Amino acid sequence: MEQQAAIAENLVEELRWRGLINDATEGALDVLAEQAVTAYIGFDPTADSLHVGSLVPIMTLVHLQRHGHTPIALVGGGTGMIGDPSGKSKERSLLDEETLAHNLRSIRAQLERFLVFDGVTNPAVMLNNGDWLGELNLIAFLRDVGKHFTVNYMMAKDSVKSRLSSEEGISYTEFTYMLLQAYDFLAMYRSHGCTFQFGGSDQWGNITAGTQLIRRMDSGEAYGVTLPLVTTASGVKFGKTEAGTVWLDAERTSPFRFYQFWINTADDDVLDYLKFFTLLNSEEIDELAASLSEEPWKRDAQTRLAEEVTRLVHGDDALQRAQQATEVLFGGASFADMDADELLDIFAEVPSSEVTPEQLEDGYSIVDAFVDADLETSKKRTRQLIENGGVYVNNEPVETTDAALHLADAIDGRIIVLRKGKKKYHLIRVIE
Ligand code: 485
Repeated sequence: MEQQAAIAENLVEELRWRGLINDATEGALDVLAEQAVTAYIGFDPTADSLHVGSLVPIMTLVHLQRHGHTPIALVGGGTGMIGDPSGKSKERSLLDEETLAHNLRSIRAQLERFLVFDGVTNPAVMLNNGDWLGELNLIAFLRDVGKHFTVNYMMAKDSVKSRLSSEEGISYTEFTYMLLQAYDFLAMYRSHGCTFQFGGSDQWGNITAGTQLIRRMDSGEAYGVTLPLVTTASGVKFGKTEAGTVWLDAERTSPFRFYQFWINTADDDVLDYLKFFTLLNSEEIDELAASLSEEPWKRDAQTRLAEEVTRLVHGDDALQRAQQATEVLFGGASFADMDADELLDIFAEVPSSEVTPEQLEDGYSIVDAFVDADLETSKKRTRQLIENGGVYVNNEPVETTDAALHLADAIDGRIIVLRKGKKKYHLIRVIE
């Protein structure tokens, strides 16, 4: 990750200013402000991609590293086989080994892109708890680890308590989860001198189980910090659109959709999100705040947010394509080097209809096409519109009223895009 100028004096100041601290165990923030530590965050491979909600913990690892601490990204090859009950009202269904292995590989690859693993004094570390949890011997675990936790203590944790009072109940499997996460913290305390664990606010119980185990077994001091839950001013769940979850995987959520998700951030949320999800400093964000209050229609803050996060997650080239795609959709830009798949993605939400190649063979009159597509109510009105320069095929103006669509107009032989005026679109799919 590129180092940017003018970062806050120390990590605690930076995290505080960004609103990234929800809670911390006693003494945690003093230690963090004063010494270089090793800190970890765990990610379970419950899906084969992380999503925008995972960006808060990811950025926390990034901030840790930028401030000279050593970040450990832990993937849960072991815990993923059990399933964390934290924040879940229902028992999880177990994932099979093949799915887990696939998810683990994908998530690992995603996390790797955000951290620096060599060429610095504090390289990041990637670990998989399957490596040690898989080796555990049940009898030894129950004697050495289990003895340090009363069932009373475990039942008092929110993750368990909430399930005890519900009909769903909790399996012995999930009940044990916190001990595995506690053991991870101990294992990395011993192997890597790891004294900090960060996580979302749902992880408080698991994190403090770890600090307790380290105290009991090694008389060691370890700390936990939780991160806030990202909310939206309107109350809708953060990270979802009508099309579903916004994933970090470009195959699941295209960089264009990803970019649009951030562009659509509400004015009330955008300054918080700039702090959470970008590395922009306070002066840069202050400038965007000024623009937001003086010229909100320009959407400078949203544009900058979308640029920064898309670049961070998908890289420069993908950002450029997303910006080009945005110009095609909202600026009427030329399709020039867009292929059919990209165009289908850009125009996924516009009304569409289908034609066969045969229908295009002798030419499909544009006037007819406009009426068929409900873009105009009559042929006459369409002709007038053509004369006024308001009819476009593939974002190119149609010059004559007797023009027709041919197979050659179909991008990659698959789609033709009609446009009325500035931005009313209709998609024609050519189907065999
Ligand atoms: O030693 C550990 C082993 C596994 C985990 C943490 C430490 C994963 C953790 N139990 C978990 O379930 N985390 C969630 C996940 O993986 O999806 C989310 C949390 C969220 C945030 C994020 O992981 O719900 O609050 O911590 C990183």
